[in-house]
Amino acid sequence: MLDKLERIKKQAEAAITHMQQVEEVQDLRVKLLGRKGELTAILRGIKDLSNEEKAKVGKRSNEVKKDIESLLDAKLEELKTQALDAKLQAEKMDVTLPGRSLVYGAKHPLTIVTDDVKRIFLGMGFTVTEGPEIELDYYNFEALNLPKNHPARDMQDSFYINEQMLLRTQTSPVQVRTMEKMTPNLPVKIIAPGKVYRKDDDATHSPMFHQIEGLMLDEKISFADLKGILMLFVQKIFGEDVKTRYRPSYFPFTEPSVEMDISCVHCKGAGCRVCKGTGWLEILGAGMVNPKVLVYGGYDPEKVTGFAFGMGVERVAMLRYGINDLRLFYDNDKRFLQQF
Ligand code: 2U9
Repeated sequence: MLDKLERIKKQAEAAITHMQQVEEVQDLRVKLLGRKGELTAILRGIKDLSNEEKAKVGKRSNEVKKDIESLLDAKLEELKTQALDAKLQAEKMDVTLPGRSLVYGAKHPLTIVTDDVKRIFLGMGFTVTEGPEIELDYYNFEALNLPKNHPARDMQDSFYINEQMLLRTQTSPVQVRTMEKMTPNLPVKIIAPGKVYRKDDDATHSPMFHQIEGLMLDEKISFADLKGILMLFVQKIFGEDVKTRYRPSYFPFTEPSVEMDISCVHCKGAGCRVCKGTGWLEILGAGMVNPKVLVYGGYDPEKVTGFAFGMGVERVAMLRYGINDLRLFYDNDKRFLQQF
């Protein structure tokens, strides 16, 4: 038994010295000290020996076991260190290199314009309201004085989901819903920004675009209030020196209705490519809320008057930044977006 122990020890020492791989160390540990290992077998056999031999073999086998274990541990440590050194050498890491800088995101131009418009109207006491993009035909058309058979309701222009539901073509339904909730409280001073959908697709029309509409209701609101608020708005967003003019127009939800132009922000009214030589840019539509729409919203048109307006965010952004193709807003081309 003792001879066998010495032989195992010698062989193990020789084997460990030549080991190159972590796996070899682990395999030998199992071969000698595992459940079916050679040393384990000897330790198990001790109980069958005579008392005298028991003491000798027991002592020696524990010594051998300890020696082999510490040799295996030392080898394992050595090989692991070697492997790490080799890995670091292979990676050729230069810890003196500067770190990679972060790429920051930025606001999309349509978000910049929307945020500016919101901030200006919030400053004038308006509240920002939102509503569903999938709307009932009732809120999108009927309550805005666009009765059945009105040409604007044409299936060819709107994305209908079923008989009663469609993707909203304007953000006005948000304002009708707000009127319903607020009636008979006054004043109503809200703006409704958001996505709208129409079957259009070219350089100046997209099937999805963004609108901001506004509504102000109270007793004795007049066209002068409309002019005052909208004048302040365009001066804040385009500059103090911007001039305005109104042209008569028609919308079913307002009466009378107007289109508002501003003096061209690029040539200051002299005439250029952006304003097509006229010196003026069409910026928004507006008007006094049609009494029929007030009734749909739950207000008494004998007591309450108000004005409303609407603008396309893409159009405002195109005029502000001199962009000539609407599709640039949706391409997500970093070369375009980085300029804002
Ligand atoms: C209610 C009553 C009236 C909103 C208005 C316009 C005029 C208008 C267009 C501008 C360009 C839409 O994006 S665009 O194509 N809008 O000209 N919108 S008045 O009138 C309302 C809204 C809600 C309850």
